[in-house]
Amino acid sequence: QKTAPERVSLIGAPTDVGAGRRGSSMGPEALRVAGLHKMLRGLGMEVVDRGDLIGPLNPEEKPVNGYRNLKEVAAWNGLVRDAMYEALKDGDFPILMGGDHCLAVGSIAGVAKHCHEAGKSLSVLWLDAHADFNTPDTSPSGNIHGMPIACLAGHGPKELTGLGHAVPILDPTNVIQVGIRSVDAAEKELVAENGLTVYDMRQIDEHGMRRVMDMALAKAAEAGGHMHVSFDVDFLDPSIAPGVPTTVPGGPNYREAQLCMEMIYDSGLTCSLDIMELNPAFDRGNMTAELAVELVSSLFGEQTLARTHSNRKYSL
Ligand code: 5AB
Ligand code: MN
Ligand code: MN
Ligand code: MN
Repeated sequence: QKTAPERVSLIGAPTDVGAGRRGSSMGPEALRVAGLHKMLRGLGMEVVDRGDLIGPLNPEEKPVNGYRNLKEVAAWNGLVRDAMYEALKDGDFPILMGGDHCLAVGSIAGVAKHCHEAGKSLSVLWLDAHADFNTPDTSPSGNIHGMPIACLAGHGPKELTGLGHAVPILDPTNVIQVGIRSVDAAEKELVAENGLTVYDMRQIDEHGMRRVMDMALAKAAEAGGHMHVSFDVDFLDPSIAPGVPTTVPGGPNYREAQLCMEMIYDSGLTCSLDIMELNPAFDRGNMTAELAVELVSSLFGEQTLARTHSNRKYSL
């Protein structure tokens, strides 16, 4: 039975350079105010808050060659990559507190470098309303937070695809997406061509969260080694999580999201986490940050009753 990690490192990346609407730069502090570190300590983990990275301000440019704020996005991603890599090297479980989702390029580049050196394979569980596989040709917005997986898979500007130890940084067939319900027309083709495993909302409707997560985690277990979870808070239904810039109706409800997180814990596969796109400018009070903290507590083993987990082996 998997226990929670001994030591967690919190890394704040207060920026919204990859988004079209401002405010995810306030995400890390909102998570602290909601008690992320206290929650983790309460579960018995040592918590080191490494503070906030300091990168360039948001210049609020118009897209150039299909990318908005590319220089600043690249600078932030370099910082995030190094911070994630350092935390893993120190033996910690890193949690990246975003920040918009463009930062997943750096986060996963840092994790991939660690895995490469440790000889471990890497899978990514991507919880999101969006597939985040746009390129400048397919993006309707030029916002790089809609492009991180494409960049990781080698489709994007060299400033981002080259952030890792190799190109591509990540094999897209090791990406498993859950909760997807908004994919741009041309983006759909890229997702199919690149062989991502996608569980969209229809599959959650038809099979239920339980079966979908069983399949998703079995796929991650097959890849073996290190599973990174990238949690875009807009994964959640906007009725419970209004504090994001790009809400899409019809997402997982409270119970479905809890079960998703509990099953991630049961799998024992997770070694690093991003909490992304939280945007206090759109929140009511701090309710979305508080919900994120509560859900992350389930991902680290908090449960209603002491129970011996079903001990799924995910080896189908
Ligand atoms: B998020 C959209 N596909 O590319 C685009 O929140 C939205 O990180 C991207 O998932 C949303 O602009 C990016 C329309
Ligand atoms: Mn999203
Ligand atoms: Mn996203
Ligand atoms: Mn978003």
